[in-house]
Amino acid sequence: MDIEPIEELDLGGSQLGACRFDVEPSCSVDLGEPIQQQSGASTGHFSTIDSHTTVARAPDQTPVDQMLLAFTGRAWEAEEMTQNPAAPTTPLGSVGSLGTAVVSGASSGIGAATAIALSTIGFDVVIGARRVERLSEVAKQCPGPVAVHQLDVTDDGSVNHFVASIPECHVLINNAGGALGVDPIATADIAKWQTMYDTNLLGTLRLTKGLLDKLTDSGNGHVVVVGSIAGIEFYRGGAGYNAAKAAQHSFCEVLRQETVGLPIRVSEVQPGLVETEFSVVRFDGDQDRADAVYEGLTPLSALDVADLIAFIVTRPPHVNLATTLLLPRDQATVAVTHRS
Ligand code: 8X3
Repeated sequence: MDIEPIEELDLGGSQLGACRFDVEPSCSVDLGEPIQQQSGASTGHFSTIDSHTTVARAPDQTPVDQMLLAFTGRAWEAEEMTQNPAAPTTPLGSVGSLGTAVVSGASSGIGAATAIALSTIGFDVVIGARRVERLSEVAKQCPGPVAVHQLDVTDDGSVNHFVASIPECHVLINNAGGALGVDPIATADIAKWQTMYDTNLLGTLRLTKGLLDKLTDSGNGHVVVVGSIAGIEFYRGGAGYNAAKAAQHSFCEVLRQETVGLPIRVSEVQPGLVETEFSVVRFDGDQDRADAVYEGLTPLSALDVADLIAFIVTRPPHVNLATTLLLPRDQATVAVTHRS
């Protein structure tokens, strides 16, 4: 059962509020095994490449790097660069790359927007989803190095293969997931519940467990989980999705406790109404029913959530935005909304 959102995104040139940067890729990336890589927005060209591919930094890019670091909250590094340009400046690798960010469910919606946002602000990105063709479209909108891998977070073998192909990981965005239906418990479809549990919760578990050592080894790991307001507010017809998102919430709370003392942050983002293909999928392709969810109000966009994630992962290493509820102005709770 396919519950990934199927939205087409056109984020070229980026509308990102806090992340609006047109920078050339300026980092080295070891891609581990043959994959598709895009080595720069300027070419828009894809090719299958060998391992250990390096994208060279242009020597004149330091001013851009400094601006980027300052802009993304890493001002302490920019200041250090100014005072002592020869000093090693970052625990995340060479300046110009903020490290490697892995994004699941990146073929559309919040995942795609987040991959593009993180690439825009200077991360090397590894993007995974089942639909590789759509991932390639997303990759074309990433200005920096990007590795594309097929990934089914419900499949142990797929996750193991994905994880094995990633040489290093500083940031993991657990985004894959979604909702299926609004059936009441009395008539609940067990298969839909199993799929929601498997994608949202177990997918997060598989990927996080698989990458935890690499996140620790990075010296500044960050696990971000795209949860939902549905994980903390429950509603009629929502039990299956509520349970899966509430489980993700507990996962984050426990992981934070179990990794305290390690160089790892755990952040959960809980969006309210975000207009993507989320509701179309939930309502099994019924566009009218999906449109009604957002009718009369201004919902969040995928880009709004991506913008928040970009902010969260660019705070200084000692700062952890642990749990963030992100709502449109027109929404106060799941049920309380203003519609014109
Ligand atoms: C989606 C939020 O309220 O539609 O994550 O369940 S809601």
